This record gives sequence, structure tokens and C-alpha cells, in this order.
Amino acid sequence: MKLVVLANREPIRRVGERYEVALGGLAAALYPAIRARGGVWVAWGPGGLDERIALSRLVVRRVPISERRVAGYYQGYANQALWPLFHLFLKHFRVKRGWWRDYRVVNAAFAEAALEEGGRDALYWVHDYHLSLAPALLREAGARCIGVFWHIPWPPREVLAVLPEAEALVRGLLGADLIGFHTPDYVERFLEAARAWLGARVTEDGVWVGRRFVRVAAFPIGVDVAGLEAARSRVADRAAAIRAAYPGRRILVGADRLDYTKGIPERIRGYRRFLEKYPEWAERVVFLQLTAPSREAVPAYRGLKSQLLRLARATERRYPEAFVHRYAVLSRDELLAHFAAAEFALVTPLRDGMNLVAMEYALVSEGLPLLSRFAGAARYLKGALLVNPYDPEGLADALAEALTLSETERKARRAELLASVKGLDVGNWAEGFLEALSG
Ligand code: GDG
Repeated sequence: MKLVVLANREPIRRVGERYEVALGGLAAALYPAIRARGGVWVAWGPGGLDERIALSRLVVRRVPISERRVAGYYQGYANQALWPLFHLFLKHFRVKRGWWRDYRVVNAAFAEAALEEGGRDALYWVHDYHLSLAPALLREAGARCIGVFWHIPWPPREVLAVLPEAEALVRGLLGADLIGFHTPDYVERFLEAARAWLGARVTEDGVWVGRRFVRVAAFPIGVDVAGLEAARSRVADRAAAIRAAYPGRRILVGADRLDYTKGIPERIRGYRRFLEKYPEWAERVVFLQLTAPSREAVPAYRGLKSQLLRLARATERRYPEAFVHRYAVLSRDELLAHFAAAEFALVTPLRDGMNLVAMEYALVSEGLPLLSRFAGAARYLKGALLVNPYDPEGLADALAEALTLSETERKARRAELLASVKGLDVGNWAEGFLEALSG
């Protein structure tokens, strides 16, 4: 069956006059499945162009969305209503009826373009919170095989109730045959929402919508294990150069998109608390925080950016040898070289659907992540050092403990960590989901 993927971002980039496949994140996960079956990727087209770009086995179908609509659909409804609410940040939650209208229009445009490409018989795979209404629209138009993967957390019922359109959202998703989440907790909460909002009959593994059964299950995503293992030797020289730049210091790394969910200021405060409480380490460690700009058109992110840059500068002034902040998008290999150079990674989101950084770090380095309990990944990554990112004192103590871990314990944790990360390969994730959907 032909595969039609619906996702906000397109998996290509322009190189001179041509396009090439950009194998980051989701695209890397789905590309093998698309190559094997032949497929179409329906995505938001920059510049309002309605275009169809054919690259060997992949066709990208761009859905044109005007700038005004992007402001409502993407910057508005997706990133100021759904994203903050589903990550339990009620203080950043905003609603506007106009945003919801734009969101509906864009979802309909995605569904229409997808149906033009796939007809009734394709296998449709819808991704994430930008497109929650598309599954029901595809179903109404006659599509018969529809999967959804939800990449962010699903919130508890009282929180979902804050969203005026909660019922429409749940109904939209229930147009699918299979709905995937990262963890069983999110699955359970979604089932509860279906019961509460629609009065639907719910079992342990799905929802009855009339006579149709919608399966709901956990499909934890992973990373490209072989690709990251292969990267180790490629970035080894650069990693050695990074280590050499901080002689006599043990390196800690943090790497995130700039987002309030990622807990970057909280992490820096925890690190400062660590240096105050355990001053003997101030001469012997350095923490490199790498922050990539993100969603700069959304007001909450602009506020966060100035707050973070102020805190980072103050910390650099206070601890010039022990703290470095880089605010830039790094190349993939530069990022991985920093991972390889570091003995510990601070992966401390306040809330995260899964979190891929901890897994990438585990494969490329010899070290251990200090991982937030509130990342979906905490459930799967055995051996990681779990922390509460809201508690600077706890973070400080966890760092001191990590730095004095015995070699035996470090090795035992590394072995557990590697086994769990290797068990979550992203290729298997995509194949597993598609098999469950079509099988
Ligand atoms: C969503 C969910 C879920 C970071 N800085 C740079 C850079 N990165 C890369 C990392 C990693 C990716 O970005 C971030 O992935 P995460 O999983 O950590 O977070 P989200 O972007 O929020 O992703 C999340 C994921 O979807 C998958 O379902 O795990 O919970 O929120 O790959 O390495 N990459 C480059 N330069 C940087 O400066 N090249």
C-alpha cells in the first residue's frame, strides 16, 4: 500500500537549484519505510506555494498556507494553545477563536491534499499536534487505513478540560484506526479523555466509536542506532579538540531547542547551586549549554530568550571557566562532537513527550545522562541518573553524586543504558507502527 505521511515540516531542503532529502528527526525515521513502499509526504509549503516535488522514491506535496494563516494555525493554536497546555504550562496557554478557525482550515487543506495523492486505499500516517483533526477528515472522505502518532505528552483530564475545543480534538483523532503515544501513561490518559468527553466505550487498548474499534497503544520512539554509532569515529577528532579546550576539567553538556518545556534556566540555576554547595568542583568541571533558537515568532519564546540570555551571561561572568553558553543551531556533527566530549549530559526538561537528546548522547559518548523524571524517556532509559528538574538542590546533589560515581557503578549503568537505547531503534519504531496499522 502506498504510504502518505502528513506532517507539519517537510523533509527536504534546497541546495542551489535542487532539493535533497534532509534526514533529520522524523524524516530519518520514516524515509526507509517510504523508500520501501513509495510514498508521499504532505507538509506545509513555505512561501505559499502549491508544489509537488519528486525525489527518487519520495514525493513532497506542499500545502500552501498564507502567512496570516500560519500565524493562527501554527504560532497561535498549535504553539500557544496545544503545546503549552499539553506540557502542563497553563501560564503560557492562550485561546482565540480565530486561531481555532485557522487550525481547522489548515487541517482540512492537509486532508484534501493527502486524499488527492493517496485516494481511498493509501495508508495514511498523520503526525503530531498540528494535525489532530485530519484523521476524522480523512475518514469522512473515505480513507480506510489511518494512523496517528502523537509526539508530545497527553495531559490529565482536568488540564484537557481547559481547552475549549477538547471534544473536537479527541473526535478528530478518533477518526484513525490506530493512535500511538510514547508511553502507557499517555495512552491511559487519552482513553480516559475519550470516555469523559465522548462517553465512548473504552477498553484497555482502545476505544469503540460506534462499531469501529480504534486501537490506542504505546510506541516509544528511538534514534538511528547504527547511524549514531557510526558517527562516533567521525566526530572523534573534534571531540578531542573540545576536551583539549578545557584542560583539567570534566565536561558536562546540555543541548536543547530554546523552549520553556526544556527547563534550561532551571538547569543553569541547579548548576550554580552545585558550584555554591560544592565549591571544590568549581576548578574541575565545565558545563557547556548549547541552545538552538526556536519559535521566535511566539511571544512566550521571546521572553524566555531574553531571560535565558541574561542568566547565561551572568553565570558566565560569575564562573568564566566553569560555564559556557552557545546560542546557535549547530551542525549535526558539531552537536554530536560535544556529546562525545562530555562525561555527563544534563537532560532536564520540565516536561517532554519522549526526548531524543538523552538517547543520542548515550550512543555517541561514554557517559551518562542526568535525566528528568518528567521526560517520557525516563520510563525507558535504564541506567540514566533520574532527577527532578524543578529542584535545584536535588540537581546539585545529583551532580555531586554523578561526579563521584564508582567505576563499577558507572559501567553497570552504561551497560543498562546502552541496552535500553539499542532496544528503541527508530527504524523498528516506524516499521512496528506501520505493521500494527496495516497488519
Ligand atoms: C518532539 C517532542 C520527542 C538540538 N539542538 C540542535 C539539534 N538538536 C536536535 C537534537 C534532537 C532534536 O533536535 C530534539 O529532539 P527532542 O526529542 O529532544 O525534542 P523536540 O524537538 O521537542 O521533539 C519530544 C520528539 O518530538 C520525537 O517524538 O522526543 O519529546 O517534544 O535530535 O539532537 N540538532 C542540530 N543542531 C542543534 O543545535 N543539528
